[in-house]
Amino acid sequence: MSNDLLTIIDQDGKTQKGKDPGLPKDELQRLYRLMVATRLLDERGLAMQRQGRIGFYLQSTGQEASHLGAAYALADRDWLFPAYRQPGILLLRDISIDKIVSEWLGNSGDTSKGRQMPVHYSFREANFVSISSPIGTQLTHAAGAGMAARIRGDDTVFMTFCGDGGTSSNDFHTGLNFAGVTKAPVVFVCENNGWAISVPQCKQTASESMAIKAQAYGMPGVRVDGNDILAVYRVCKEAVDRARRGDGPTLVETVTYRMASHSSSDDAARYRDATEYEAWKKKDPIARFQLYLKQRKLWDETFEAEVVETAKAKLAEGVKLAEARANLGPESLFDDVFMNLTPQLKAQRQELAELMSKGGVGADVGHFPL
Ligand SMILES: Cc1ncc(C[n+]2csc(CCOP(=O)(O)OP(=O)(O)O)c2C)c(N)n1
Ligand SMILES: [Mg+2]
Repeated sequence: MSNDLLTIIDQDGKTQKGKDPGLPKDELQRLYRLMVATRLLDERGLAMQRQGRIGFYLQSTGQEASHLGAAYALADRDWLFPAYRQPGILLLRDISIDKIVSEWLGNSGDTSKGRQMPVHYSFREANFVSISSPIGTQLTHAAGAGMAARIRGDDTVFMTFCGDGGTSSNDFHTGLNFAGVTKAPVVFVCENNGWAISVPQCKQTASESMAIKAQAYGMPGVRVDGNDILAVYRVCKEAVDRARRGDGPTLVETVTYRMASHSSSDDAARYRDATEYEAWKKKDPIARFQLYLKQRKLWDETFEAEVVETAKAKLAEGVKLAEARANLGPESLFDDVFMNLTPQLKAQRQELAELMSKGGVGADVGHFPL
């Protein structure tokens, strides 16, 4: 167990000897595209919230390497139990912008039909389990799913995410404890971005690190530079391979920074020092990876322009498609709750239909109430 921070890409874009995971060139460029597309998606999300087109948004700016590098280490058949700050995984798993934005809008194109908060995605087709607002609950869900896979004897791996604040939840203990005892094939990724809304890491724990907590649960704990996508990938790939071999779970702490406010309802400038932000801005994970690619002659201005243009065009098209989708009416309240509606609910649905036909209810569903 070590509290050292594993880094592969230096600040000048060079890799440390013998540590480069050796990904193929087209895959390196693909990862870069995903990072840029994630950043642009994030900017659009906040812009749409500020324009009043959606009610709430939660940015991941600065954490692209941390979550993309981690999820990239999984096989397609593996499962994800994410927190709310890993939108790049949706793009990695080919979820369309249309579906993502429909979730923000809570319209008829949304998997959850508007019953979740914006940014609380759920995509069965991508093995992406519904995001929960209570921090930490996904850790126990992942542990349980991992235990089930072990009992069934299949070799699926489960990756779950939490923040530094999430380590103080009771579910952190429950999830890691069960996974440790049962050797469940789970990779716990703690994205330590220094803050839990306005609570800094020093007030979150007296531990030297988050990774060291793994020791108490009988699993390896690894601390990695979360703004270095190659380092995150390398550490997580080892953890995924270990889990698949049946050797049990790992806790990975990715040390990163929340560049934006906690959410569209927060203003970090009220509790955070600007110099801290400026220092982390210099460690931007996208700029860092760009330097690496440049060293390897895999990046130039023409490539950059094409990457940005392609991502922006996909965004524009997806937003347009999503905004053209119909909102769901109040009658959808009765769907997907019971396989067979109870007589009382049937009567209520009938009553609502009559009111609606007279124009009494449901003409305008309104905005998300935040
Ligand atoms: C169980 C629980 N307690 C409190 C909250 C309120 N809350 C929402 S986000 C958050 C901070 C989480 O910080 P962290 O885990 O570091 O994740 P980050 O937002 O930094 O990604 C808190 C306290 C919650 N959602 N659930
Ligand atoms: Mg945090």
